[in-house]
Amino acid sequence: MAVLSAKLASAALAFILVAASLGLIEAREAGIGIGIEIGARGKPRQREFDYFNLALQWPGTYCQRTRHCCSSNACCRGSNSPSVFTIHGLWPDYNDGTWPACCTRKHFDEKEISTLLDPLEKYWPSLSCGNPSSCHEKHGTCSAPVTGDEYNYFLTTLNVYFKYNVTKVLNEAGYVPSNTEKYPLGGIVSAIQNAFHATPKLACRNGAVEELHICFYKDFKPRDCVVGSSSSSDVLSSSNSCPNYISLPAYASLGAGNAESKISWVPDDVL
Ligand code: U2P
Repeated sequence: MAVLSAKLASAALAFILVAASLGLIEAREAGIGIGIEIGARGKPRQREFDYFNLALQWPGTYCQRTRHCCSSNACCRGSNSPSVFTIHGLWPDYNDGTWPACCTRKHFDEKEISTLLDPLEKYWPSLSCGNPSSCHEKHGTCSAPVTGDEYNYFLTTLNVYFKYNVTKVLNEAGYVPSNTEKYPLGGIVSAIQNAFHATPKLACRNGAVEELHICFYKDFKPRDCVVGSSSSSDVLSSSNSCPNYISLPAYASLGAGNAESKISWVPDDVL
């Protein structure tokens, strides 16, 4: 496959930006300027990804930002709201820190994953009422060279999530949900390193863990998430806005019974 010359690459870039402005793809997430190739019909195509990033969300932190409830927002399930790390996505990523997105025109079809809906609702729920991404199967289509069709993408993601159980690893190391404790970032990173022999990446909000990423080679053997360096000080400083001591907040019930609550229930079609 011929990689585009500089001139054609800028034309391809213009195509992507126009497409993005039309809402066809998300420009920031389309691997702009890297590895754009020409497909069989002369259309720009994103090159194959380098590794997988299993992005997990911590509902105890994420749900603190909830302002609207709708039927799909798992933050609003009261005592049934998730109390473990949940799946944000299995992202195909490039080693340079960018990622492809929406690699084919294939649309998400819920029927193809009907047998997986129960575990997906529980472990891969939406934690907001926002609109989904401008293309469906944003990550699944780009993972397809490894994970195959839609069903296999979701099944593979669930299997990897269950096999590498971050919540269990942290609980067993004494890092349990708490609204008073703060834990050393280095201790949390070490617990994951010891369990999976790979370095995770964390992102925090106001000192609380919001996301935890674990990364895999294409054969799903764990690898470091940090790109380009493996020194532990880099790991900690690249832990996006996490201070040295971080919290893992317990989920606080939203809405009903909370006089201070500014959370409103809104019909799904309004959002
Ligand atoms: O980080 C903001 C959003 O960018 C997308 N993202 C980020 C990092 C990465 O490696 N891959 C990736 O896709 C995610 O978009 P989403 O899947 O949520 O639409 C992430 O939320």
